Parts: sequence; structure tokens; C-alpha cells
Amino acid sequence: MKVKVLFHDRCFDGIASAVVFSRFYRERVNSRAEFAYAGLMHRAGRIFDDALFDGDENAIVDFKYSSSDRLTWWFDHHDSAFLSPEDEAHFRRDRSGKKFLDPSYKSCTKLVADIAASRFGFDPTPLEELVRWADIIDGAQYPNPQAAIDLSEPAMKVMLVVEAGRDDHLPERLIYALQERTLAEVVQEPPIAEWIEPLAQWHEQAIETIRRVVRCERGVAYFDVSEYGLEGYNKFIPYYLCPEATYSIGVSLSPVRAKISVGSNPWAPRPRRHNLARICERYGGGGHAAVAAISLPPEEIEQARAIAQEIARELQQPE
Ligand SMILES: [Mn+2]
Repeated sequence: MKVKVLFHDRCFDGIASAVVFSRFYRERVNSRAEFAYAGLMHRAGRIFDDALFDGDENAIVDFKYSSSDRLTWWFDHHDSAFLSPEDEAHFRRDRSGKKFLDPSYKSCTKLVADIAASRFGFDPTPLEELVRWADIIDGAQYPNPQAAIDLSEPAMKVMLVVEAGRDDHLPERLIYALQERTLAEVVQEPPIAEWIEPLAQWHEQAIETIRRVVRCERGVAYFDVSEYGLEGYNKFIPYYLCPEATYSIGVSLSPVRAKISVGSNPWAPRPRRHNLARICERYGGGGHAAVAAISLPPEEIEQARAIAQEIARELQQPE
């Protein structure tokens, strides 16, 4: 009996959702299930390949819906949860009682924990700390930008490793470890413990790189790090550098995508006035009202820059 769990990759909430789902499934559905994991990333073009759904049960957590009839469980909290109106209609018709969307949740991890508890009798108490941190991290509930880029807390070290780590087996390793042990224990275990110091130095360099290129103009922090090969950086760095900004727009480039990241500053003196998911959907992207993104093929980096500048003009305050 194999359960395939597909999760939002390079994302603390994606990993934590997979942890909670797996433990729930083992405890309340089938204790002899064997798990396999695969991360999903937003990219230009086709996201789901039917080969991904190769379990006896197939679950997606913290990521877009698929209308594949092989998909048996789905949990998401994104505003942009569907790739097409047909997918949305497919979800609305579903009567399995195993597919859930609630964009009012700050984290998908808490959505999985709450539904597993209320509908399936799961006890999420042992995972309370993980659920609480997923809500803080995905919901940007830090007291200030300094706290959002500080690495003292074990959860913040795990977030750094998840977002910036480069080992292919890392997400799976973390998903198994966090089902059994606390965040503080997991960051002291090899090989994760050895990755933290070099990644912490890389994080400091990322702050310096963004400091060099960021322009803070009329409420928008704009930065293009595509020439620096910088990706997986902490998305709160722009607000640490430009505390007055209401919005941030970043352009980055990796071998698989040119990415435009659009975010809003949780501590901004002037509140957010736009739904960023809706803006990004116009360009084929999506996300949440407060943070969203667009992915293009890497060779379309010039187009990505043009879109980023167009969105910057739309979000800037009038002079
Ligand atoms: Mn999430």
C-alpha cells in the first residue's frame, strides 16, 4: 500500500503539510502504508505529469489542484488554487470528502491539522510546534522584519535549509524526521546540522546582494538579482532594507525558470491595497493576496523584467 504525497517544494509550509498529512494518514487511515514524496514547483508550462500519481493513494498538499482521477486527497489554502476553470468545476463536483480548499488559512499545515482533527479524529498535539511555526512563517506573523530574517530559532534554520538547501533528498529527509522529532532536535542532526553554517553565510551574502541592487521608490522595493544567480533568498529581506515599502518586486533566474516575485510588507506604514494573486494571474502566475509570483521559461528573462517593471508602475504610489 503506497501513499504518494506531492507537496509544495522549497517551502516550509509545503514540507510541514506533508509531515502532518503523513502522520495523520498513518495514525487514522492505514498504519502499514508506505510513503513516497515528490516536491512540486511552479514553472512555465505543464506542472502535473500523470506519472507523478503512482501511489495507491495520491495526495497534494499546499499546491494547485489536479483533476486527475488518480488524485485522492487534496489540501490547499492558496487564492490561485486552480490551473483552469475546468479544474475548479471538477473540484466543486467532488464528493469524496477528501479534498479541501480554504484560503482563509495562513498555512496549509494548520488546515491539514484542523481537518484531520475535526473530521478524522486525528490528535495533532505532538505536532503543535510545527503547526504554529508554519502559521508564523507562511502567514508572515513575525513581530518585525528583523525577526523574519533572524536565524536563532530552530524553525528559522529549517526554513533556511528548506528554501536554500541544494540536496535533492533534503525534503524527504526532513519530512520523515519532523514526523518523529522536534525542530530543535532535527537541526542538530547530521547532515542537516552541517548545512546550516554555510547556508547562514550565504543568507548574509544574499542580504548584501539585495542591498546593492534594491531601489526603494514610491512604496515599492524593486530588485533584480537575475545576474547574480540568487534564488531561494528570504523573501522578507527587501522589507528589512526598505521598511517604508508597501510592496516588493524581485526578478530572479534559475536553470528552470525566470521568476517575478511580488510581495507585500507585513509591517508597512501604508497598508496593501492590491490583491497580488489577481495581478499575477493576469501574467499566468498566482499565489495569495499578500504574496504571489509569476514563472516564465528561463530564456524569457527580458520579458520577465518588462512584466516586473509594469507591475512596479501599477503598485507605486502616485507622486
Ligand atoms: Mn502554504
